[in-house]
Amino acid sequence: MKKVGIVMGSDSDLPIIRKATDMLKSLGIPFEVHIYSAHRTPDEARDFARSARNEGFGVIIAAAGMAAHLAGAIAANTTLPVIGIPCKGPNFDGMDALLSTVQMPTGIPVATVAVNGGANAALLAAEMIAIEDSALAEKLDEKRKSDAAAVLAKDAAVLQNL
Ligand code: RP5
Repeated sequence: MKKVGIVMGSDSDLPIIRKATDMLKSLGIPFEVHIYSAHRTPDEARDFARSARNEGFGVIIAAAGMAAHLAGAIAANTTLPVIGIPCKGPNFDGMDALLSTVQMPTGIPVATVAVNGGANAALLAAEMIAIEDSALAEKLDEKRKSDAAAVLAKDAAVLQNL
């Protein structure tokens, strides 16, 4: 199975990344995590992106906050799919990171999930890998069913709690 590469701009992004790694673990998908910054360690970020396909990665998740250029910088250096997670910083409620991540120029796409959307980033990565992996696709179908069952159980219970 292809690995998921996960890159974050700072260790302060770790709580968001943990949501992604927990989801990948629950699906049995291999991953590798790095702290590479588009601004503080641009050479390492670039080298990781350039070698990722040959290193067995199928998709890269990149999380950053504030002037969040990491996902775009990674995408500029690989044609693997890149999923961006805008992380909420101290100002602007994450809108700064959202716009920095999502507003990519034509030719260099970044699939951007919600602000702090670590779990969805992992699910989207899993769906990409599952295109060529029917066992993983089956796991994703099962998860959808059990998620729906959990909501229906809440529906059944809601009246009793009010
Ligand atoms: C971004 O700046 C990082 O992704 C992080 O979200 C934000 C703040 O970084 P620290 O100052 O906490 O290291 O590059």
